[in-house]
Amino acid sequence: MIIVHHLENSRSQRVLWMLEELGLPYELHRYERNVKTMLAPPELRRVHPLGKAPVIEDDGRVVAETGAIVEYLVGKADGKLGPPPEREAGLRYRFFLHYAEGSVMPPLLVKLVLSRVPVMGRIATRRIQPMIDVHLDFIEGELAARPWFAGDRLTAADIMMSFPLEAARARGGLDESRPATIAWLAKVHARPAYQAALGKGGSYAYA
Ligand SMILES: N[C@@H](CCC(=O)N[C@@H](CS)C(=O)NCC(=O)O)C(=O)O
Repeated sequence: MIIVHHLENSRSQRVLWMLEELGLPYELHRYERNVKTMLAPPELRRVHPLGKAPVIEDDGRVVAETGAIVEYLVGKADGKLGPPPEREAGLRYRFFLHYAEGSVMPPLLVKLVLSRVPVMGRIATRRIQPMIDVHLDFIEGELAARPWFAGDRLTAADIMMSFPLEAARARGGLDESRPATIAWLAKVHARPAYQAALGKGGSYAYA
C-alpha cells in the first residue's frame, strides 16, 4: 500500500489527485504547517531528509519530489496518465512535466516570499510580475491550441501544471483575461477524482 505524506495547502494535493484518477489505494498521513513560519513540521524530516511534501513510501522505498513521484505512479499504473504515444504529444508531456516545478513555480514563489516583506517587498513584486506574465501568456497559447497540456487527453503533465496555475490564480495575476487557462482550471476542478482528493487532503486554499 502506498503511503502519502501530505502537507495541508500545498503542492502535495496533486499526488492525491493523481492517485484518485488512477484508482490506486493509499494511506494518507497529513501534516499541518507551522502557523507562524508556514514551514512543514519537523516530523517530515523523519520520512525524508529534505522535510518537504510530497513524499511517498511504497514497498519500503521513499520517493520525494512531485515530478519523480508522478513518474513513479505512471510506472506503477502501467503507463496510465503517462506520455501519449504520438511523438509531438509525448514531447509536450515531458516538457510540461519538468516545466511546472522547474520554470513556472520559481517566480511564483519569489513573488509570494517578497509579498510578505513590508514596503520594499511590494515594490520588488512588481518586478517579478512581468516574468510570471511571460509564462502565463505562453500557457494560454498552449491551452488555446489543445484541450490538455500534452494533447487531447488528461496526463500527468496536467497534474503537474495544476498547482502552479492554482497558485497563479491565487497570487500570480491569472484571471479571466486568459480564458483558455481559466477554462482548463475549471475543467480540472470539476473532475470527480479532483474533488475526491480535495475531500481527503484537508485544508487547501487554491481550488
Ligand atoms: N519541487 C519540490 C518542492 C517541494 C516543496 O517545497 N514542498 C513544499 C510544499 S508546497 C513544502 O514542503 N514546504 C514546507 C517547507 O518548506 O517546510 C516538489 O515539487 O516536490
